[in-house]
Amino acid sequence: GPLNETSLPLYFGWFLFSSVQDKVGCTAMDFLKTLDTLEGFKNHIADFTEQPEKEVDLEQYFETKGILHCTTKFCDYGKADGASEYAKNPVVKKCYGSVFELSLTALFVTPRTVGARVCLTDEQLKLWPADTEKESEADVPGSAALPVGSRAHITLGCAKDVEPVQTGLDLLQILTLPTGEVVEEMELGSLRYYGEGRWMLDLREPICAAACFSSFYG
Ligand code: 2AM
Repeated sequence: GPLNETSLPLYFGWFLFSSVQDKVGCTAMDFLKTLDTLEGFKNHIADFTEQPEKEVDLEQYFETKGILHCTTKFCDYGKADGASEYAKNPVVKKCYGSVFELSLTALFVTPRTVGARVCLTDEQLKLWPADTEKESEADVPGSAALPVGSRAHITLGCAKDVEPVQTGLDLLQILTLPTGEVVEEMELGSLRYYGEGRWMLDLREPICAAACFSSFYG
């Protein structure tokens, strides 16, 4: 019937439970609050501002972007390559509406975005389009050589005029670089610098985030 032919969503993904959104949002805010006070960060402040004599308030610098989620497939209402194939995949249909536990293993910050890296289980990888990292090669050289699922992330905020699609690209870029030097041992974990304003905090204790696999129409 006509309902079956209705448009595809903007994207499929795992949507964090609201209590978990609060927890993750607070952890991210605490991280940003601490990061911009560290000497190690201030030494590289020019990456974030053209007026390096000024301080940067990272909490103000980034704007939040709606419900916290980890996109699996961006469908663009059917206009994206592979959108209808993804929606028809039996695993996608079977898992639709199911609850998963995502493991957040790192937080990362660049002059464009702030996000959380998601480490997918084998079961979760079945919902991850296998060509994601290969298709990212044009934007981020080296992506195709990374393990499948490397792009999995949650956008926590974007700088002014930056679209959330940038967060996954920023993560991939960090992952293609040699491991950065540890600049600070923070309570949450080791903070590494990757040059050009790119920071990654490997969490000592991954954050376990309950999330529902579903889709967003907007
Ligand atoms: P995000 O997954 O990094 O947050 C709506 O714009 C959602 O789809 C956002 O969550 C966004 O980024 C994601 N998105 C937008 N364009 C995309 C693209 N070309 N590829 C993958 N994800 C995209």
